[in-house]
Amino acid sequence: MKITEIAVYAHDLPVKNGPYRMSHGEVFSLDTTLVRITTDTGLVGWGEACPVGPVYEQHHAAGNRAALSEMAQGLIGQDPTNIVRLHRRMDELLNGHRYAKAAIDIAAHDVTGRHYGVRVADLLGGAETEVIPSYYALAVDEPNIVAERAAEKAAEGYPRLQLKVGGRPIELDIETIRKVWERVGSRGISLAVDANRGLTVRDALRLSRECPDIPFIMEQPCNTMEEVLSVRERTNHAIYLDEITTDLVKAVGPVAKSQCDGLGLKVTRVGGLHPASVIRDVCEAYSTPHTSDDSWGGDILAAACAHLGATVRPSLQEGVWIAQPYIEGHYDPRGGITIESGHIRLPQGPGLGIEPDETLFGAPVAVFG
Ligand code: 0XW
Ligand code: MG
Repeated sequence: MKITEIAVYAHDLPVKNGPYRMSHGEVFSLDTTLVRITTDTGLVGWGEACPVGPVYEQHHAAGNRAALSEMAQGLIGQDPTNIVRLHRRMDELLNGHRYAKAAIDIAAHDVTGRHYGVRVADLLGGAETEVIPSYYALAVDEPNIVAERAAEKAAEGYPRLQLKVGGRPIELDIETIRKVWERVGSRGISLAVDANRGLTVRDALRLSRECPDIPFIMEQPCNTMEEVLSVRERTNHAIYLDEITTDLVKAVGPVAKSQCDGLGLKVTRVGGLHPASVIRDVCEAYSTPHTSDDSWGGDILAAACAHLGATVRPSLQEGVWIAQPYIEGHYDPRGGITIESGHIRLPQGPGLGIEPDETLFGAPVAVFG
């Protein structure tokens, strides 16, 4: 099978009841990039990459499309079922820019699954479960509001909640954590406190020391590895890395060196489902828990994350976060990915198992072939 055409689309995903607030700012609408690969068999595959604004990580929407333009013509004629070779070809064409490569990687997995009549989860080693645990991220807000929302989400059946902290006086974050725990602590829910790089070492230590009785994990408290290690040496709370794991090497290195207690694994940051599945395997070898998610995106990214998440050893599964609760509508009006009772049902069809209605995306911003 050969790639005959690559079409790139831009599409807006407004935040429902927005904005969505993290330590470094707020977002009202996300500019996602979709990729459709067409092959000489007539089969097509879809990919997506959607940075959650330009400062969450070293990604931005226009950069995504510029990187795709740089690579796409050089990928025409490649066999999308040979995913390792496809990654090598992308690296020959462009250094870095893994999120754009991830959109191609996801589309290649989709079309490969359709070609062989299997699901992407099967290509990634096989699904452990058809119903994958998710988690809900509670944006930075006033403590009572966050606590109320946390209680609602726990009652809906989410097994895990992630509280966003940072970007304001640390007293407010501590008050938020305590109020949330008062409401949900008795429900056996697991709690992550995610500062998205936004705390100083001083404030991260204070937050930890003022909540010694609350068993949360701290996700990416500070910006650099040195700061995170300094916090980890001096706290009893488990420390997960997220934004700092910018590629496969930067993700597996800290896992192998025992410099973290878990990962917020992001599919597009590390370059797609192929490198993400390698990180999954290294995490399993070191008994390291991790999520299997991304920073935002519609049904295509949600399906990609669900397929990967379904293959994770259940005891190490920290959940698959998808943006669906925060956005209106679906790319696939019939088979869109949804969360019910805090869990995601794995799609059944071949490939990603979703059929995007491409009329939603308008004309492509670029076509190569
Ligand atoms: C909760 N997430 C997976 C989605 C946000 O966009 C960022 C994030 C995280 O940092 O964990
Ligand atoms: Mg995170």
